[in-house]
Amino acid sequence: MTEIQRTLVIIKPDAVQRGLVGEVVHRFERKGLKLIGLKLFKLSDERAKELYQPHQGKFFYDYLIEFMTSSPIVAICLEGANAIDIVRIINGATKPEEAQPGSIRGDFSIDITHNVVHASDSVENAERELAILFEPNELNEYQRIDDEILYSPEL
Ligand code: 3AN
Repeated sequence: MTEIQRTLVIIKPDAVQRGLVGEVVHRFERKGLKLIGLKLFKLSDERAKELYQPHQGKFFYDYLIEFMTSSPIVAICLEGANAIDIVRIINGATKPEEAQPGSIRGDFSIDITHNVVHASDSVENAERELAILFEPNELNEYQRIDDEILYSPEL
């Protein structure tokens, strides 16, 4: 079923450091996903722990928090038809050896932690993660001029 969804993308510290912000944002924009919120900031330890709470206790958790708080990230809210699954396909698989060429991770990363991007994996997690990183007034409701040609009329 097709559903208009919102999802959280994080451009991770490695990608900001490598000057890949424009490249990554470009891939989502040209797909037809709408930018609803976008900001660059340094993630606090507290928010990083909240965000990655589902991974607490795993062997990679401490380093993941250290890495994600090491330098600025870009948080993005994207909206579009089935945005959650579409964004994860554009990002590529978590494991570098499984990420297909043409995906962001397939093209730009070789490490499971320094892997350029994060994206929500379900509607519930998207809502949870967006609430951690964005205030309601930082999310913008608007029509894009190409909405009508991107989608068939029933959507
Ligand atoms: P994804 O980011 O593709 O949704 P998750 O949610 O399984 O992947 O993992 C979140 C993050 O935790 C990954 N992006 C990666 O940085 C880190 N991570 C996951 N699994 C491992 C692992 N086996 N070794 C090291 N880091 C991992």
